[in-house]
Amino acid sequence: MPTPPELRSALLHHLRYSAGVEPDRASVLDWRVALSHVLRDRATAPWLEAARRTRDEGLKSVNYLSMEFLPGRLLEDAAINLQLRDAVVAAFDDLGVNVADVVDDEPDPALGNGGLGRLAACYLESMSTLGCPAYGYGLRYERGLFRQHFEDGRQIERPDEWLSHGDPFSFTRPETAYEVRFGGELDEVDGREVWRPATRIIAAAHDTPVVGYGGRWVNTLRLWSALPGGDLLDLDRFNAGDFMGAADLETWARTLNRVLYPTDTTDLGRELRLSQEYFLTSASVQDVLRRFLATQDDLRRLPEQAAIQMNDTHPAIAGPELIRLLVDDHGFAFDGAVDLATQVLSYTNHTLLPEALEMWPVDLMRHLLPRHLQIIERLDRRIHEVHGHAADEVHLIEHGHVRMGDLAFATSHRVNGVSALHTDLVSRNLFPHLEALTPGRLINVTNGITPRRWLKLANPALADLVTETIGPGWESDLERLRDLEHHAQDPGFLEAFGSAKHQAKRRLASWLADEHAIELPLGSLIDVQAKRLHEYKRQLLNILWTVSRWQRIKADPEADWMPRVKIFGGKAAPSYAAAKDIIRLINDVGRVINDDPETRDRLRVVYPPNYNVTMAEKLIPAADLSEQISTAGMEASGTGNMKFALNGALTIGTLDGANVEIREQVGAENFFLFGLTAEEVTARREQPDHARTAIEQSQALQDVLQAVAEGTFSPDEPGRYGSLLDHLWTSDWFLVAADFDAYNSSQELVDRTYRDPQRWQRMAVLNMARVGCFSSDRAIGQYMKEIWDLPPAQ
Ligand code: HBZ
Repeated sequence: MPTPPELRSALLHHLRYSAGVEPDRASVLDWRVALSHVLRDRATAPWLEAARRTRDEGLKSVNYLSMEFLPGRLLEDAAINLQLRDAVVAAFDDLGVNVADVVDDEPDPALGNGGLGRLAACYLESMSTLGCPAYGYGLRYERGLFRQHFEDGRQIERPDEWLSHGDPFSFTRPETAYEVRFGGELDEVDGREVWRPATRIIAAAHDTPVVGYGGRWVNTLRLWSALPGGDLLDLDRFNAGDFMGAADLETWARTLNRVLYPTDTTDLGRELRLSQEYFLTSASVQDVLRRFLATQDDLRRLPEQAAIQMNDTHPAIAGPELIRLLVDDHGFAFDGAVDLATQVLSYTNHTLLPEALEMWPVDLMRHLLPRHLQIIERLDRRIHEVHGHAADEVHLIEHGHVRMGDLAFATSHRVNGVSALHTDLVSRNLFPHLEALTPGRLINVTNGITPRRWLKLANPALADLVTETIGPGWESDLERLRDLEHHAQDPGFLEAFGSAKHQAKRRLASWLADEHAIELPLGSLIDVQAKRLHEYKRQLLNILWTVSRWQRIKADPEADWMPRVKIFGGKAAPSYAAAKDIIRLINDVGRVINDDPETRDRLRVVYPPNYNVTMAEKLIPAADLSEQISTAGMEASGTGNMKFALNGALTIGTLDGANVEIREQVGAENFFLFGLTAEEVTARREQPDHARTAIEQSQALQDVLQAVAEGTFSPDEPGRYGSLLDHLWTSDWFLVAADFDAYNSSQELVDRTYRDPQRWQRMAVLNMARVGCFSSDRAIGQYMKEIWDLPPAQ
């Protein structure tokens, strides 16, 4: 373990030789480059050792394919996991450099949209912590998810240039490169299919070490980018003066990893999206085979050495791709290739939303990936040959579209949902017929989160209190938090717990003041809803309730209202008009309420723009109340719900996703439940005019809707929310109206409970103590045993 003086000289060394400056001229960026190199150096020895052991001992490794990764800032996490955080702080203190500035200088790699991408990052970190050999495979988008700004309350998107100052913690590996082919024709030569592609793009690797807790094992996040140049520039056209046209192909290649697919709700850019998915998948599967063939030659043994996990259907072309490589390049018979691929592959489903279930038009597939389409057609025929009439309802291709979920299911030996309720719904509503053909294939693995980032890094005061109270070790054995239950009645401990929460609130307050000129009243109940903006997540229910609370305070200003701050965080897909309307409404309501002298001591709305992992690390520790209020049956799991509970927030929530299991764990008496169940939601939607009926039954909701309709929050444009209101009155698919009164009653109980601080804190402690099972270490342990067939962690 290096001492602070050793780290200090390492920092000075890299400042000079990696950043190329002297200390007296160094910028914050220069120091960050130096720190990146110092930490990377420390990660490299265990990284190389992990790779060597994996090779020499023939360890099976996991290959986690995901279109999205949201790792958050890398440096502090690496310092914590290498157990160097204190030494780094001391070294910078000694150098007279503000370490917080250096940490804050690091961009947050926003290589994903939401939960699915963050889950992939938690899982990679847990695989490293558990010593499970793994590669995370993704795309190195030149620009991350857009940066969100607000103008007149509206979301404005700007490009996120996360790479503009380089990527000093990663290694570029131009020699780890594969050709990915697109388009062209199929020929039959000597009875074998030969694919003559039209375009070839080179995918080159960029590797980021992922350090496990304790620094004993380090895995790799391998992100692909298209290599420009070479054959991509048409020199004949260039020499003929057509400089732009000469670069057409190169431009297309670079487009593959230029931006993260900007939205998960529209069908724009379909061809680009499918090309991106194939680019990721083909390069990754080729890499898996190359690594295997480097030490062995009998590909029939691949399942002993490699598991490939498909994170949702985006990499679902992995099945046909692996079969193609086995048949076309390695001489396998079709059936043998299918069996082998199926033993290697598995698939995680993250959503039931029909618009998010990928279906690719057959014509597009034929145009881009003709050989793969042929393989999919053959797979479809094979299912019917093998299962006969039992497979009558199974169609990999239907209505001119390839159904990627069914394809992923059919080419996997295990499929999993991400919470108990979700898995049950997947089984009943999504894949009932496929499941009937292969009983036991579908299992549940409830999601988890890494306690290193989501407690130790994000909430140092609370993490220190936990260590003082139950000793170290909880970081890699989160069930140990149960020991906190013994302290839940101890007034001294409860006070310390309250003071840790207060510290987190102060940190949030100073960040809001410095970065956004927003004042956070510290004595208030901090109520947070932070997640992607989506109608099913019902930020609308939250803001309409906020309006109702405002109206009630105004109607009875003398009453003893518990002060609240309603904090929102989240981005909407750029083309998702309804979600953008909700953003604007939140900001409009906030402007009016925050300016109202009669209520501003008791109610505020705060919506800092550009929610990301780094912002989550500030919001979550400061929260008293966690809003998990999706329409039941629609949130696959949620992981924010786990992060808040781990940080001592109480949840107000519906029986949806992992809320169900969280409530079971923490106890019904420590959870604010409201709303229709998934079954009731289905039944309610069947009732004619349910929306109007629900509104007519709630005077409080009518008052709110009237205020919105009259332009109370948009006086310059009273009709601004016409379509949103219209939708609520006429269809209300997400049952905002039906759940409004129940939500209100639950919020009133929240207030009454919060008035007794000891009681609240006791409940919060019990939440924290009982959510140890939502560690991503537990989840990865299950994947290793039940899906990847790997021995348990050493
Ligand atoms: O995955 C989320 C779920 O909404 C959330 O409940 C769950 O906790 C989390 C991790 O399992 N899903 C996503 O983030 N994204 C998608 O489901 C998605 C689906 C289709 C797309 C893009 C994203 O084209």
